[in-house]
Amino acid sequence: MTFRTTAELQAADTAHFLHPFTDHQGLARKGARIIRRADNIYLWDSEGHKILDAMSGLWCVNVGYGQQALVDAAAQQMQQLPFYNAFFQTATEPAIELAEVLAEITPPQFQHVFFSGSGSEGNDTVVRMVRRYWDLAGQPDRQIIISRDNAYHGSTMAGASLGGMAGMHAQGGLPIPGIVHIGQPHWWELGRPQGLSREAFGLQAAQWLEDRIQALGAHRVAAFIGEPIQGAGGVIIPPSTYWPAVQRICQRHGILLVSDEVICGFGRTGNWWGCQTLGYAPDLMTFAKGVTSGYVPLGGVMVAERVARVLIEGGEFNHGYTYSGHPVACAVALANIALIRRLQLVEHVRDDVGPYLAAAWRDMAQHPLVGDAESCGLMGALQLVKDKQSGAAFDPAVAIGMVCRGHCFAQGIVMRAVGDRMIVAPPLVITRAQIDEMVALIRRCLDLTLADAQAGGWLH
Ligand code: PXG
Repeated sequence: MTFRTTAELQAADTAHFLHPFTDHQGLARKGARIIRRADNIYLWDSEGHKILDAMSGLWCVNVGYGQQALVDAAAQQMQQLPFYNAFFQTATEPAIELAEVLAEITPPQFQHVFFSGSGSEGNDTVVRMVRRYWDLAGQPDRQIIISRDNAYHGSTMAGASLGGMAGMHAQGGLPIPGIVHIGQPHWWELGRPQGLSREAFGLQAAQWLEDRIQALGAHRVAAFIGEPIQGAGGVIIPPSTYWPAVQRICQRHGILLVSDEVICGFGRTGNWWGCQTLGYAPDLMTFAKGVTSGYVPLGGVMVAERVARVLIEGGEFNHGYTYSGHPVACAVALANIALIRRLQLVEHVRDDVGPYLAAAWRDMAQHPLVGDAESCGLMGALQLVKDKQSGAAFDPAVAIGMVCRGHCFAQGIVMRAVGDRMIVAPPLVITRAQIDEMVALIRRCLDLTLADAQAGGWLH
């Protein structure tokens, strides 16, 4: 293979490629970083720099890069049958087998799956499916779906509407009708300033759901949707009291509970599913990303029997995608799940590297820039603060997260900055020694950021 130079690639990129969520003028000034290859938890760019990928691509490469079993599964399936659909009373073997395996590894209420091509399409399916369910169940007024501020549920019309990102709602006339938002269970931002304990705040945040249901009338509410832990919103780990209280409220009002497991599923939190770690039993679960470890696109919705029975008996649901149950994607998912099982990655996160990261994070909390350090399984967040004692934030104009992220790139580690929170979600195959390496890099970036803050006078 002959490679074009980085400059040539960047020029072509600028000329033709519209990137997701990107300021293209800013990108054109710098030129995109071209990622050329990867292995295990490391990436290499077109200039030969090695980078530790502490974000698993985009929260998805759970088994790490370079897993030959997934490559072989895709190649074999492409030769055997690269595509066939599931629309007209047909099915393919990988899709059937994957449906069977998903029923095995999900909580017992789930025996059926609807496949999509992504998490966004999965959440679009959720919106149509819960409304269809209530039509069939004889309560057609139940149309409203309650979500939360600062949630991320995708970028399609319904996904972006379910999400609680103001910047997304500001473009394209969103949210679509029938979707409303309540406050998020973000203790640092909303509970701590009131002097509430995490547990007390968790109950307060759940009460916001109760209050909204009362205001709307329960007979109009179809479902509540949430990520077990908000990922793109900044790894917001809710207090332990939150989800059990939300479950009780949904049950009391007969409202369907939807868990968006696109990030938290497939072992990320130390169980197969985030809802198992956070302590609730949903009626629907959206998944994507980790189902194939990102090697090929796939998503879907797990449907509890209570809902599936009504849909099945209710006749045709006029919904589906060309790639619902794509045989290559399903074959890769089967190989991926087999590998997660063989390597015991869920147990590895729960018993070994999850607690190890938590211990490293407790040390990291001592750093002068870190106001709060939280982790769950292999998701972690560091809240950067100007003043450790008071927890006071930096002037937003400083964009301290972006300053830190700049150092990360230069030091050879990918982290996400969400406002003033620095976050990690490394591949589940990461070892203790690699966590040490990751933590040392993060510490160096924090030190460099602190030096910038001192030099810039941002601490005053
Ligand atoms: N739900 C959740 C919880 C997600 O995190 C989606 C749905 C949408 O999935 P698709 O496959 O349609 O992208 C996501 C996606 C970020 C970032 O910056 C996070 C996502 C996507 C892009 C960027 O953290 N999550």
